[in-house]
Amino acid sequence: MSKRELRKILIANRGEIACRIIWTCKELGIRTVAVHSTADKDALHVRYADEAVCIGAPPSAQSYLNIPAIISAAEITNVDAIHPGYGFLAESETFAKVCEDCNIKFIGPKASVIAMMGDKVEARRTMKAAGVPILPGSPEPIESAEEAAKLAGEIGFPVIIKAAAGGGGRGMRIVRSEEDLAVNLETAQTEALAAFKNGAVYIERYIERPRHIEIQVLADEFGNCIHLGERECTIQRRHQKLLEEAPSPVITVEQRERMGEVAVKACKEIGYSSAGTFEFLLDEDGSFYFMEMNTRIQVEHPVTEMVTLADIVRNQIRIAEGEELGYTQDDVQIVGHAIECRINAEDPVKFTPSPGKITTFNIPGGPGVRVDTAVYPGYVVPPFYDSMIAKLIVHARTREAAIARMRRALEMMVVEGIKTTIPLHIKIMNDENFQKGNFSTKFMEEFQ
Ligand code: MV4
Repeated sequence: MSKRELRKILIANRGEIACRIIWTCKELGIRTVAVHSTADKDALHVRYADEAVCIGAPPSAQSYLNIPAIISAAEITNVDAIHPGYGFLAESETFAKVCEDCNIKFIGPKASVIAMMGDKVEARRTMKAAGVPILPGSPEPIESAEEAAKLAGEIGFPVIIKAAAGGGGRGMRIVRSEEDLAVNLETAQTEALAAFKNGAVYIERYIERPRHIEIQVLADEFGNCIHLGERECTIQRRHQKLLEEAPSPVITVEQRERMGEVAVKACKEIGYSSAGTFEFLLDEDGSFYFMEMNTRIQVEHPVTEMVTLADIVRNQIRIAEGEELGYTQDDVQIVGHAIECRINAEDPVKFTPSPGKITTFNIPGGPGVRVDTAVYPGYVVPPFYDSMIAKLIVHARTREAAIARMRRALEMMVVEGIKTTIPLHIKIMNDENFQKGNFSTKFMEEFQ
């Protein structure tokens, strides 16, 4: 018997991740409450949940970001906990705090840890103190052009200016010489203030052709922590991930152990609990550096689930119930290779949104194929939210077999009525550099 059994959970999210969370709740015998905007009254998560509450108008600010409306729904339906999913309020310190104050368990780490990782300067300082390698850069926000010039002189050009309250690539400036520094600092501070209501920025050495590798961790409230290996997330466009894989085609067993060890040690030192992700930049010489920590479940978690057989949502729920992690690092084994393609309602060439009615929706099946989606034939993709309509995930014994499986699954996935990124993914599967595992974050810029 667990310390605080969660009998009923509200999912403060929509789309595929809301459905994904409900899958696990059903398997655990936990009742679910969906919340939805008026635009989502016919959404699948609403039908899957045991109960549903309308929380506001279509714009996210009035519904999925509306804390009073969500808390009211939680009170009315008498839930024990809230799962925030990803995006929306998943990394809101305020929301995590309000949940605690209302005696509703927030399924995630402590509010103070969310806040610490939300401040990228503080996250860098904390990680450095915990023995995680970070790039040479500023220990405090940069105030003046003189300060920036002095630091850049020490680090060497190129450098990158990032917003302390940023993340995910928004408001970054690459600076290649001293004469460009002052103006870029000014612009970065102005943009940061406009975008995040916080003008603080910091400087790091810029890595020209890195890979984006992240480590999945699970930590309980008793200081037990394990990692589930890495995900290769290098292939992105405009800071949006296109596809992810596990394991990375370039990470060795020793490197995985080293990155995992570092992440686990850091989690223990900061009192991390729940599922979390350490994002690293991997340099061409094999060195890796901390970039950010994500304190939520991530879009690409299924590739890790496929190669480890772990259910990450189940772990989040058990940890939130005050249970101890049921296994140790030795119990974790990476088996085979998994790839996830994000299917977006987008023009695959122009990358512009393509909302509208999906007339045909045929999903592939067969061995080693998983589809995470909230779409059904006749569904109308609303224009208000993220354009991802499905995640196609495959698992096979080798990377080569996984690519072949993904190619046939993409060809057998039929979506009509809107444009999707399926044709783009087929092209990537057929690309020689992708097949060789030979790519950096510049892959899409140099593609086709
Ligand atoms: C960097 C970098 C090179 N050097 N930092 C982009 C997302 C945000 N989390 C940080 N990002 C980067 N930070 C240093 N010091 C290159 C990027 C970057 C990137 C990183 C991962 C995946 C795709 C990317 C695309 C462009 C730039």
